[in-house]
Amino acid sequence: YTKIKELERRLFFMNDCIFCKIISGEIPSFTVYEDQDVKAFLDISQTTPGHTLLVPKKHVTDIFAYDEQLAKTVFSRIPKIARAIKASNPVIEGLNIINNNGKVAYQSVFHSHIHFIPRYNDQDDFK
Ligand code: DGP
Repeated sequence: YTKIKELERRLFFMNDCIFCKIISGEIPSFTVYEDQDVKAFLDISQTTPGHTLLVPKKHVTDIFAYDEQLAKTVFSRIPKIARAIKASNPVIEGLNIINNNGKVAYQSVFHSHIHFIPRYNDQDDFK
């Protein structure tokens, strides 16, 4: 019975959640990094070029729903992905890592995600 409930929960989110659809491949995305537990892909609204989102494959709404294991899974990937983004373009000088939780904190997609926003010294670097 618990397993059926868990399957129902997953199906509900698969039907409803944009990032679950990106994870399943139903909605296309540009993958930056992927393994069995997480996926990183380019944000549709590129705040700066290379703006990337990291999501757990398991549907979790926000940081308030993380347990320690999920935190390890997601946060341990951050340095690797940050280095990959920086290495992708020699003019990236720095990177903001941002995690919005809740509507009042500007979260708009309710599948937990971490923003990587590359920063450049010069606007000309975008070209
Ligand atoms: P936040 O406001 O922190 O919840 O960020 C949600 C981000 O998700 C926002 O920067 C735009 C991005 N986003 C929304 N829909 C899509 C989509 O369909 N594909 C991709 N790649 N990004 C999306």
